[in-house]
Amino acid sequence: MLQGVIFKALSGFYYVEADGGTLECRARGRLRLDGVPPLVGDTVSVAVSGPGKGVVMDILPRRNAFTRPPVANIDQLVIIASGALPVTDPFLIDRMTAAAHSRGCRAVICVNKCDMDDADALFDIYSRAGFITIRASADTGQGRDEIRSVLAGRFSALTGNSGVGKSSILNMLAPELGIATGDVSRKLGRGRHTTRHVELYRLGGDAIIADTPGFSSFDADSIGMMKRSEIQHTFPDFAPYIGKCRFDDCLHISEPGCAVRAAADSGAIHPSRRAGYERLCREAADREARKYN
Ligand SMILES: Nc1nc2c(ncn2[C@@H]2O[C@H](COP(=O)(O)OP(=O)(O)O)[C@@H](O)[C@H]2O)c(=O)[nH]1
Ligand SMILES: [Mg+2]
Ligand SMILES: [Zn+2]
Repeated sequence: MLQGVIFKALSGFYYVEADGGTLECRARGRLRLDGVPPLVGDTVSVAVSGPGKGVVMDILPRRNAFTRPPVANIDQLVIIASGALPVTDPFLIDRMTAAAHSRGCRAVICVNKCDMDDADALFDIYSRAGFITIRASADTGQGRDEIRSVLAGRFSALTGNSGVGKSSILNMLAPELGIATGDVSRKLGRGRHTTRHVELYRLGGDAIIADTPGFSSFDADSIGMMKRSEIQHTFPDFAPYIGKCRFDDCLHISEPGCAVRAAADSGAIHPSRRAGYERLCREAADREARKYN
């Protein structure tokens, strides 16, 4: 039995780096039956079944796992956004940063396509909320050094809707990768799904990064099983005010004496972030209502 890391998942095959080579593997049936399919980033044990072939037998304990993008054990989620087509809805970013923070994972925002639109609104929301927010252009190379330093020494996954330029950013960092990129349909206002699988790339500076397929804004993952009362803790910009409300169990929606809402009223919390928080809470309330009915 060998141990290795899954660096690519494609059409039911898992490509595992082990013992200085690559094994093309299927997953043992039980892993699928248990509903825990292996993910890119997983450390796994593999039974070699032939030259260059194997079977993934077990998944070693994970630090974290995401369904969208489907990766495990990452240090940070790098959310690629854009003020040009396809324009990123800030709620999508709120959802993804919350998903990252709920799993103890850092979230970084990279506003791409600044050669077309410098996306001041997005930049303002997320830099003010305390996120590392980088302006970039895969076309002109803007932001290259800043992105490199954020990636250095870490295992990251790129995410963001299709066509924002995830694969293009990777090509900007390492042109020798030559990753296929897609065009953005003017008619639909969104990108095509050019990247159809998850794959890890090694960059200089000890950076490992996963390129992932995008998604359309409509089917972005829900933040899973997070309870309504937990969502507030995934908003770092709320942290200075939490615990200062009149009620200990304040959800910062409509309770009197709420320090978070007072901060939002004063402008210390951006209105877009407050709206994103309230929407996530409504979704969680709907989920909780469905569960008990
Ligand atoms: N003008 C401009 N176009 C870009 C930039 N980054 C990506 N694109 C274009 O956007 C389209 C989608 O890029 P792609 O990397 O495939 O997006 P992905 O789906 O997120 O991987 C392609 O036509 C790229 O050439 C950028 O910074 N500026
Ligand atoms: Mg892509
Ligand atoms: Zn409150």
